[in-house]
Amino acid sequence: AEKYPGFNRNEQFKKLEDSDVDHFKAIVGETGLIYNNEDDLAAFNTDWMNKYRGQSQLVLKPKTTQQVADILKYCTEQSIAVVPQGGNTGLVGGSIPVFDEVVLSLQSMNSIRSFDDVSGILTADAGCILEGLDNWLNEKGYMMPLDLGAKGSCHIGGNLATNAGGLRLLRYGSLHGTVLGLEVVLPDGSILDSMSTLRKDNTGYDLKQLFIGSEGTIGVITGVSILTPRRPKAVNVALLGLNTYEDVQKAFKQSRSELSEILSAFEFWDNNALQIYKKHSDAKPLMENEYPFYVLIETSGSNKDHDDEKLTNYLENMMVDEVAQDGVVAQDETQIKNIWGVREGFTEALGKEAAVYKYDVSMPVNKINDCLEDMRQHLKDGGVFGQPDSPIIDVVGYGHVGDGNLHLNIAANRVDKRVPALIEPYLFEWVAKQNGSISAEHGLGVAKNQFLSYSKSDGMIKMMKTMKNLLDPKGVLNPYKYLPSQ
Ligand code: FAD
Ligand code: S2G
Ligand code: ZN
Repeated sequence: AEKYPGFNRNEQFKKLEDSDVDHFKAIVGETGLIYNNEDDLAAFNTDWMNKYRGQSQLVLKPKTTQQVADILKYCTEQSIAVVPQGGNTGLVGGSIPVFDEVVLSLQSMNSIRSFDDVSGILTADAGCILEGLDNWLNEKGYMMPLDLGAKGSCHIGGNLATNAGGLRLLRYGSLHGTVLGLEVVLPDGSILDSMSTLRKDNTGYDLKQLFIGSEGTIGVITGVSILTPRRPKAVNVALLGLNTYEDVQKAFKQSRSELSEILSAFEFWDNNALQIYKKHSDAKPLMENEYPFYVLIETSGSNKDHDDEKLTNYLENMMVDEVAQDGVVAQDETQIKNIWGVREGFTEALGKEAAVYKYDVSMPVNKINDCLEDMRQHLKDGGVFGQPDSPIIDVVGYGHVGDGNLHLNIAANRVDKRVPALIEPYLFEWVAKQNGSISAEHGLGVAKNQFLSYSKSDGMIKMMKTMKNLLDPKGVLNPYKYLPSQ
């Protein structure tokens, strides 16, 4: 893992002293912290991709909101830098220290607080694991309104802090819509209790929205109130093989009109992504032949016969109109898992290559494949792709095409300094020209913050800095990240 390039430690931040550790111990207790134990600290100092490495000497694991408040109050008073950490599955280096910041882990705040099974409103601690909440709700006939490949580790608090999108946004919308309230501890230790369970409340500024997607830079989210949908009785998953990206767009457009309200996910990947997946997986092929593009379509409804009829008609039309060259409909839970397993398996497969350069961009749907093709050509022109000794293995595309969200990943057989220099800022300029976003759902962290101006105006960045300075005047919360330094 590389150290953080181009950062200098802000010497206004206090280096930990034993008296500080004693103070924290008095707040969280002996078992509530990890101090000076390299082995136990390692997991908190390394990100999921093993790309970045921090040097924190202290991890705090508060159990209550008040403990979080006491910690932050002290950190601000003492100018001790602190990084909030959830499941540590973030992909932009936002969840681990850049230097020796204290890690404030929410893992010990993982209780469900209440559930109203008439309205489906759940209140829970921020440290609850997403999959754990979904399983708990499943018993009650409900589900979480978001799903992502990291569900087994990510926290709902981290999901909120990154405004995670994921596989179901197309159907259930973003967290900005499903979240009814938040409990947030501010850097000065005050607790903002906005844990409303009301669907309608137009009384004053909607403050919770500020913290959704703030990546731990203006407050630590300790609780959430969220609207959860009924778990559908009937779920279908189909896979299409297609020849062109134009056909992918036709399939998407047609799915919106023919499947309409039962459409719950529309994901795509190209054959380049499939080849990397096949290289690192022993899963059996899902189709007899291979195609340049694939689309995963999921429907979720309350009446299986109705949904089956709609999906069958849609698939027949896709074949008759030659939009799709082949199609399979999962016949049982295992086949559903197999199809989703491919889509959710790309991240892990790519992580097994010697190096991977990950980009999460959004743009008009009709530009997604142009972006991939243009990047392939650009890297060939740059002399790093397309030759037997090239470092680049391939440029692969997959993602939430229904949200205009492309995960463009460049797999390499070795680290080669020429590659990032060719990609950045070239890709960000390309995306900006399409009025797209340089980070659709993964956030900014340390990986994208210096490029924020490709997606936000100087005026907006200035306003963000004003808010950051208002709420965290000493800048102790998740420093070096999110906003551009210069
Ligand atoms: P962490 O990684 O611990 O932290 C993320 C950021 O939030 C950091 O800046 C951290 O400081 C801050 N933070 C964490 N908890 C809190 C809190 N309680 N209060 C304030 N700040 C906090 N992301 C998507 O959007 N869509 C996807 O489809 C998706 N798929 C993924 C698949 C895989 C296999 C992996 C590894 C990651 C994927 N991600 C995806 C990225 C990541 O899972 C999300 O960003 C997720 O929301 C991070 O949650 P976390 O609890 O792991 O947060
Ligand atoms: C996805 C996961 C991270 C990546 O699979 O939807 O958000 O880019 C991504 O591999
Ligand atoms: Zn994604």
